[in-house]
Amino acid sequence: MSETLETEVLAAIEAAGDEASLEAIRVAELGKKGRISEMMKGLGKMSPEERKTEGPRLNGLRDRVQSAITERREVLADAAIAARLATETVDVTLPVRSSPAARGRIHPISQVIDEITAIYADMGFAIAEGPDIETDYYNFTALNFPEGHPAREMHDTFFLQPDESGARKVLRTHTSPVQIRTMETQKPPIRIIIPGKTYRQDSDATHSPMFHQVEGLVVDKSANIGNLKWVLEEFCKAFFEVDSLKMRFRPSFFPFTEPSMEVDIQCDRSRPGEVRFGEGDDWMEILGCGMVHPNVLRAGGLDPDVYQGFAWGMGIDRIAMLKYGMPDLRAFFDADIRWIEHYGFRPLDMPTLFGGLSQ
Ligand code: 2NM
Repeated sequence: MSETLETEVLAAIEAAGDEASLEAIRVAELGKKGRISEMMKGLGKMSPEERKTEGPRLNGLRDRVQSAITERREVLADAAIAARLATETVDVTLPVRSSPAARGRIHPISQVIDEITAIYADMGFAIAEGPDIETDYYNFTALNFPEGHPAREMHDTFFLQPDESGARKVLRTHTSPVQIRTMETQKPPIRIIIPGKTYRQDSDATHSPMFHQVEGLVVDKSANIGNLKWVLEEFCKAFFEVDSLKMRFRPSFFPFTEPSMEVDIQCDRSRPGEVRFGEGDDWMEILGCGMVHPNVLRAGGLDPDVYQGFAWGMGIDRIAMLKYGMPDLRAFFDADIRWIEHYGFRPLDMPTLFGGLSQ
């Protein structure tokens, strides 16, 4: 019986026109439930004499079928390659398409975030991140915004639908929730900056409902306003690429800092359509800062009688426009290929302090 089986299987192998049908034959004969495999399972039920003749016969059958399949597979693979070589051609005279690294552009906001992180990293700061969707607690309560305080409304918060318990999550209105999360999980000294997306219901020529901020936080036993001034001065000189620059600290109010200050930097607006920093006698507000409020340290799990901290925050979008002379904020988010080709940065020209921030 197995002679006719063998002739039949070998003929089928020879007739297989492609690798898929050959594989189907292999599975049907030699696979776990294959015909030949099943026959071999029958050996166990045979008498010793029967097994003596049937065993070698079946082994031989299996080996011959297996090697016929291997041989046929090689023939089919060679034929498949030959067929591709005969039909496929490459026109080597066509121009080379430039690589993504050559064509792609870094968005000016990403570039400015890279510049800012390079400057602070050089001063020893780590970068911290957190979720864009926040709880009311992290966005407001822990930051010393009392319940029902008008500052909550002033932030024009985007609220999500309330959950089963009635709690409404928010799109973070600043990156400060990350400072609380960091204080909760890290022991001082803390030196972090937090670049990221923030959201407020505000949309016109100079406001986008999604915008970018970078905030900084230092917590230690003796962190003080002198340290804060030094950090901000060094940052501004490095970022605007000037050797000296006057700064002005004005008293202000934020719920999360006490005292709080707004910071102006020296600039020259006498040339039409251009602002220069570090010269002239005009001022431009670019920062808010202050000493971290004791309630905020406490919310972060730190004892305000042991630790003190300073923090600051700055909008990224506007200073990116100022630094690179981009007149319209809305172009940032238009996804216009001509705009990004003009204002974008080359991916391999990464900003570094030694190689230059903006080249
Ligand atoms: C600002 C201005 C002043 C600030 C405070 C904190 C925290 F959480 F540590 F208390 N983070 N960021 C801060 C202080 C932010 O933005 C204009």
